Amino acid sequence: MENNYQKFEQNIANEITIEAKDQMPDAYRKTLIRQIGQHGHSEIVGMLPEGNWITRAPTLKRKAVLLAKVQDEAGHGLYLYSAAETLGADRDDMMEKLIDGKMKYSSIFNYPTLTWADVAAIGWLVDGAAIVNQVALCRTSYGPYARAMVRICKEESFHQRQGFEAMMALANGTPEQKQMAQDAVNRYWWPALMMFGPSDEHSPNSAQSMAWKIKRFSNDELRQKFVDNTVPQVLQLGLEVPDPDLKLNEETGHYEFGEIDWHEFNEVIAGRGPCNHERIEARRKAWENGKWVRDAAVVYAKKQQLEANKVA
Ligand code: FAQ
Repeated sequence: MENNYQKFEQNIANEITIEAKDQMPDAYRKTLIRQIGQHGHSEIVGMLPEGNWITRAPTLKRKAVLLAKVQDEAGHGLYLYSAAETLGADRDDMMEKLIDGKMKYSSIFNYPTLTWADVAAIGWLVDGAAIVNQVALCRTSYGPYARAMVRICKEESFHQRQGFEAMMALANGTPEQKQMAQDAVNRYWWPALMMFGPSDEHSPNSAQSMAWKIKRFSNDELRQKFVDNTVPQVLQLGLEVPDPDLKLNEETGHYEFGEIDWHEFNEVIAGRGPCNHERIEARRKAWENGKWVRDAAVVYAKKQQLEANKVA
């Protein structure tokens, strides 16, 4: 067994992806199932805040685009659940753990979408933050996860641009629309920064995940990249970043920003955010209502298998 792990270590060192059938340490497998499973849950729960606006989108075009975006997120969830299954995870078990609060999903989806501008802000800021994190994951050491990320990133960058365009329409609209855009930035800016996780010194999983090359950059490095990318976009929209401490450091070329409210972050990931209860209840209901479909699919698959055996 030791030799097999030596091969694993060599592959990691030589930038050769680990594949489903390769030997891997149990802790590596568990870390991946945790991260990929939570990532999949984020995509699925992430459909809820935007889905809330499909019937209320301001135009038919906006409705069609939003519908397609929300469907894309469902697809991302399914690729990720499939990637977790290659590691031996069971999809039903992951779903039940989500509903029972034993598996997490991204903190960002526990905030409400109060206005149409919040939907634009999610497309622009939340998908924007997701891309920064996920571009790095295209080079993650586990092959099926890395490959799923390539396609997901292409779709997320389209989402980010449509969010920016929707935001631009509001920012260039009436004074009321511009104010609605600013309110959405005020409410979503800090939660978007929290998506990158705790600061490096308070991130228990980072050191090992970086050593295994699951994570290529630390939480703080990615957060900084997002701030540097996004502040110029806020300014281009004629809006303000809700951070009095934000300033460009001329020497480093990076934006320095204020302290994140870690108490709020910890409350949200502990299940005490504004919409945690509502999100989990929506997933529970969908899971229970979908039981007959899952049962029918199993019966159908068994029948197909019997027929295939008869032919063989
Ligand atoms: N929310 O030691 P670390 C999207 C947890 S996709 C909730 O730093 P790690 C697309 C963490 O799990 C968004 N929990 O952990 C979309 C751990 O708890 P555990 C999702 C968080 O794993 C757009 C504990 O805190 N993206 O949005 C959060 O090394 C629009 C300690 O943290 C991904 O999941 C958080 N923000 O680093 C969909 C990307 N941060 O498990 C619809 C993949 C940390 O020990 C609409 N994931 N925690 O109990 C990752 O890159 C990593 O898992 C991090 C966290 C960076 C999120």
